[in-house]
This record gives sequence, structure tokens and C-alpha cells, in this order.
Amino acid sequence: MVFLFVFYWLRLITIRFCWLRIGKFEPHNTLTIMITEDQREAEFQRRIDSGEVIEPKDWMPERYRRQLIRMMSQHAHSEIVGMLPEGNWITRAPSLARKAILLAKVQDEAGHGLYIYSATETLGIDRAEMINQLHTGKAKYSSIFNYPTLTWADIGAIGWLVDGAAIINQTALAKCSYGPYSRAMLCICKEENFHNKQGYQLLAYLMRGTKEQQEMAQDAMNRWWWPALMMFGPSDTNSPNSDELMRWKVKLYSNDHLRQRFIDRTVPQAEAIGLRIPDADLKWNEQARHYDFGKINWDEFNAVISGNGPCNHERMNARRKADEEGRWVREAAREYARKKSMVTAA
Ligand code: FAQ
Repeated sequence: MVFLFVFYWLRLITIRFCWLRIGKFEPHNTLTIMITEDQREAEFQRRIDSGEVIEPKDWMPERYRRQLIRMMSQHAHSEIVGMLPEGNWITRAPSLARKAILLAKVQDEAGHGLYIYSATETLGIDRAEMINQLHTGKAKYSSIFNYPTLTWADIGAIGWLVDGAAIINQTALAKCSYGPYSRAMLCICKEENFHNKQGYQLLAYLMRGTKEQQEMAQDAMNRWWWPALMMFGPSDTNSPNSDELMRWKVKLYSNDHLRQRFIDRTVPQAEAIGLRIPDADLKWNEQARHYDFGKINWDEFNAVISGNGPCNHERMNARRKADEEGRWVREAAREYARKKSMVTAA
């Protein structure tokens, strides 16, 4: 009897100690079974609301994990597919300096893709599976990379407008609730700033050039402006994921808010180098202290994100070919790592 009494109290004390020590951090310890799913979600939301950062080993709702995988893998794919339109101009850059800048930029984008794939892997999906989702059309990538780069001025437009839009979006993501994603964004934004400036400088240079060069710059502006606005996603009333992502502070601002911020920042830059924004309805609204702008062609956006943009097929074929041709490199690297680990173990 005495033995049973002592055993009972010892067990209670041990359980309590375990809860105090690891109850918050170890999702699978026995005691957390007693906490209901609702309580866990409420505690998770409390952490988000109080500005805490969620790390890979923390408990998180399954839906939060899946939403992050969807959004982050889409982002990683965008960086990698985004190398294609610019890569197209590396051999045709007009000078050695321009070629070096473009090469560095395209390499940076590859690095961004790798950071974000690695950050996404912390959520329990591996890179091969993500790539497979891209190649089978299950995962999306940014609409913007389904447009062609027809002239050298397009390289300036991508740097200035596309990287410019990406920075607006990513500066907000650098403060998002998921630690690995926010940290990846901090590093990426620094490089995107260089990309943005080189693109603007390229266009400014053309605008100081001949009439043909100015027309080429304006033509690039006309073709890239609207697709750049679409990068921010559908309007808020049509964005099924925004509410949830904003509640979890993955997104800190809505699609329309960031789009407006981009327009307000970019219009004066265009004016400063003599480029015209291809929008007859664009007008400064003194009362709102923002630019009003014309209607975005959402039919075009929907066609592009469902695989029917000008270059969707070309981009996916190029990605699948690169993956297939790189298979032997991956196999060789795996075999090398295996042999090396055997030597180290011996
Ligand atoms: N393209 O409910 P929402 C770059 C889809 S990086 C394609 O509003 P959400 C750097 C969306 O996935 C550019 N699909 O979605 C660079 C969803 O479909 P799903 C990439 C889009 O997630 C520069 C559906 O529409 N950046 O450029 C697009 O709340 C130069 C409903 O939309 C990022 O990925 C789109 N534009 O908001 C690289 C940033 N917009 O998945 C190389 C991270 C929406 O349910 C060269 N992502 N959709 O089937 C985000 O901030 C968000 O995911 C949004 C979309 C804002 C893109």
C-alpha cells in the first residue's frame, strides 16, 4: 500500500516536471495528448498574435504547414523558372560588363531558389517531390515568367519592374511568422536590390540614347507593366488564400495593398527617366495620396496561371529537359557522398 502511494506521487511529480520542461516544445510527448486540438490551435494563434516566430520543430496546424509548402515552393520554382527569360540574353548582352552583370544576376536567382527550397524542406517535403510537383503542373510558379524577352530592353524591364515588384512582396515576407522563410527573405532582398538598380540603370541608359533605343525601352515598358502588376496576385476580393495567410502572419499585407505600394513607388521612377506608364487611367489622387490606375486584365492573368500564357509550354519544356540532363550529375554526387561516408566510417 505504502509502495503504491509513493509510486503514485512520484509519477505525478515526474509528469508535471516533464510538462514544465518540454511540454511547449515537444509535440509528441505523452502529456500533450491531453491537450485538445482546439487548445493547441489557440495557443499557436496566441504565439502568432504576440509576434513570436515559428520554427520547424514547433507544433503548427497541418493547414499552416501545407499553406507554407504551397506558397514557398511556388516561390522557389519562380526563382528557378525566372532564370530562363534572362538566361536567354546572356550570350547577346551588348558589352562584357553587361554580360558579367547579367550572369551574376541569373546566378543569384539560382541561389534564391536553393535557399527557398531548403527553407521549404524544413516543413517535411523534399526537393525532388517539389520539383516533381512543378513538372507535373501540380505546383504553380509566378505568372510573370511566362512572357518572352524580345529585346535587350526587356532585361532592364525585368530587373527594374519584376525584381522591383518582388522586393515589395519579399520585404514584407522577411517579417513573416515562419523563421526559415523570413530569414531566407532577408538575404534575398539584399540581392534583389542590386538586381532592381541594374535594371533601372540599363533603361535609364537607353533613354539617354538614340531614338531607336528610347523606343525599345518604351516598348519593353508597355509589355512588362501590366504583367508586373499581376505578380501580386488576384484582387483581394478574389484571393482565396489571403485571409488565412494574413491571420497566420505569413502575409502581412494584402495583394492589392502591395500592388498599390509598387505603383506609388514606380511611377515617379518612370517619370524621372522619361518613360510613359501604359495606362490612360493612371492619375495621382491627392486625397487618397495614391495613384489611381486602370483595370487589370484578369482574364489574361487566369489564362497564364492555368498554363496558357505566351511561354508556359516553352518554360516547362526547358525545365524538364534541364532536369533530365542533370540526372547523371545528381546520381554521381549521391554516389560520391555514399563512398565518402564509407571511407569516413572506416
Ligand atoms: N503567378 O489566394 P491568392 C521573383 C495563384 S519571385 C502565379 O492570392 P496567395 C524574383 C496562387 O498561387 C516571384 N500564380 O494566393 C525573380 C493561388 O493558386 P493556388 C514569386 C499566382 O498565395 C525576379 C491563386 O492564384 N514570388 O520574381 C500568382 O495568397 C527576376 C489565388 O491567389 C513569390 O512567389 C502569380 N503571380 O498569394 C526571379 C512570393 N498570384 O496555389 C527571377 C511569395 C496568385 O491556390 C528573375 N508568394 N497566384 O492553386 C506570395 O507572396 C503569394 O503566394 C502571392 C499569391 C502574392 C504570389
